[in-house]
Parts: sequence; C-alpha cells; structure tokens
Amino acid sequence: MKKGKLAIAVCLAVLLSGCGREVQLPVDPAKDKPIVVGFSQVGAESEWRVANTESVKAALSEENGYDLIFEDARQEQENQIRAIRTFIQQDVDYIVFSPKVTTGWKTVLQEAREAGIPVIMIDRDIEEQDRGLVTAFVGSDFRNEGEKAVRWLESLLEMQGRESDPVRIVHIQGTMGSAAQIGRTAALEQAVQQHANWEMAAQECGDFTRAKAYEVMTAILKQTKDIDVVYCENDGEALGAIDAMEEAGLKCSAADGVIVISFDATKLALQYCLEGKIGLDVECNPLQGPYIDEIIRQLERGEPIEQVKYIEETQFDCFTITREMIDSRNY
Ligand code: GZL
Repeated sequence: MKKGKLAIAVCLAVLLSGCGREVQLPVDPAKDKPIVVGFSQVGAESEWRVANTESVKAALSEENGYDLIFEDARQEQENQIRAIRTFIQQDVDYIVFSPKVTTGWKTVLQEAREAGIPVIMIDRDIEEQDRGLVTAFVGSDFRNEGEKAVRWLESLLEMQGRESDPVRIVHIQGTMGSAAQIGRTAALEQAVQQHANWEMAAQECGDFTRAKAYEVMTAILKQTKDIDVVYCENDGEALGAIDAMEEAGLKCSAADGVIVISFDATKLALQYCLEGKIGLDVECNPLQGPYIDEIIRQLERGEPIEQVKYIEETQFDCFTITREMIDSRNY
C-alpha cells in the first residue's frame, strides 16, 4: 500500500475513536499484500535484453513479495507509453521501464508523477531535462563503454606498430536514438576525429539485431573489403557482421585479420572472443533486477535512495579470455 493511503487510514482511525485514546491501529493489509510493479520492457531483440528481462522477473517475483505486470513493447515506444498509462490506471505501486529511446517521455512521466507512482528507469537513459521525473535510474554509462573500446583499439594498434597506418572502420550502430547507441557512437566518432589516420569507411544501423547487422554488413562488403575494424554496438550485431564477413572470405581476428569490437559480453559472443573472432567485448551488465528490488525496499521503508546507479562493468579480449571466465558468467 502507498504510504499516503496508510497514513490516511491511521488518522481516520484516531479521529473515529475520539480524542486520540489508545486505539487499535488498523491491521496494515499492506504488510502481506504484494507490491504491485508495472514493468515496460523494450522488447526481446538480443540475448542481452532476454537476460535483462529474466533478471527483473527473478527479483520481482511472487516469492519475493511482488505482483509483477510485464509488458513487452516489441521495440515500439508507443507501446511503452501505452503500457505506462495502463499501469497508472491500474494504480500500481511502482513503474519500472527501460526507455527504448531518449526522447518523448515527458508527458507520460508527468502523468505518473501526478498519480503519485514512483518510476524506476533501468538500462537506458532519457534526455537530461526529463530525468527529474524519475525516482531512480539503474543502468550503464554507455559513453564510458565506448571509451573503453577506443582505448583498447588504440593500445592494440600501437602494440602492432600501426598507430600511424590508415585504419578503415566500419561502424554498425544500435537502435538509433537509444542511449546505448548515442553513447557508444559518440566515443567512436570522437576518436575518429582525434586520429587523422582513422577513417569511417561505413556507418549503418544494425538495430541491435544479428539479422539486421548481417544485412547491412553484406551490403557494405559489396562496396569494399578494405576494412581494418568493425565496431558493433552489441553482440548480436557482431555475430551478424562476422557471419557476413566470413561468407565474403574475410578473416575476423585481432591478431591478423579484421578487428571486431562488440558490447554486452554475453556468453555466445565470449565464445567467439575465445576463438579469436571477436577482439574485444565490453561488458554491459543486464542483471539489474536485484538493484530494483533494493530500491523498492528502501522506498517502502521510507529510506533515502541512490538516485543514479551505474552498474560495475568489465571487458574481455581475445588475448586474455579463458574458458573458466566464460563458464563463470550468469548470462
Ligand atoms: C544496453 C542495452 C542494449 C544492449 C543491446 O544497456 O540497452 O540494448 O547493448 C540491447 O544488446 O538490445
């Protein structure tokens, strides 16, 4: 039960009993009532997204005291907005959502605010001017992820004595307008500007899916095979791009072929890293469920919360990854 409703119940009990004598506080049915949470998820476009959904469902389970209402937006922002409005009509206790893109959320978040429903945003971020409308954010710093990838590439090229050689880069972007795409793209574009010998040979959207990345990489390979680096904004795209390159007879290898860079660090992609086909995989941690559970518990207890939580993330490369590292992963 929301704190406000409980407070009103207590006041009414005292008033109805007359002059504040010892009263039997109403049994708080909220104590054993489940916490109702509406969760609007972007879709199921990648292994990462599936792991993210499973993490939230496992943490906000019936056994843990929740009634979770899950809505899959199937990659459509309007489906997310519709779901959030439905959650408001259902008067849920909390709303959780991963915003597909950074824009277009102000109105519906204001509606949730006016309804007194706290919104917890996970994974991707929204425009800075609208961030004050969410109670908490748990996710990743995508620009930092991209900068990790750029630093690794700079080190690799220096180690190979290629720091002054021409470097032709194919860039397969994620869902355009998503915080993950914006951050990972910004890091690479800044690096291309800073390195006179780096050239953006092609830049296409792979929409975070293996199929779309295969399609756009196949089309790029019809134009050129003079490629040194393929920078894919998630693992699904990396696998699709590798499929296309191998079909075209190119070798994917950070040692002596096309250097493939990816993000997410899902198990299947780390297997490609172990085989040397992916040079670097920057982790993007989808296991955000426990963080949401902790935030809700803190809010239920009236405790202060950490409003912005960037989850710890690491990276893996083909030179140091081991089978044991992969086997120890949760997704
Ligand atoms: C990143 C997340 C991205 C993943 C993709 O936090 O939003 O969306 O990198 C997923 O795999 O589709």
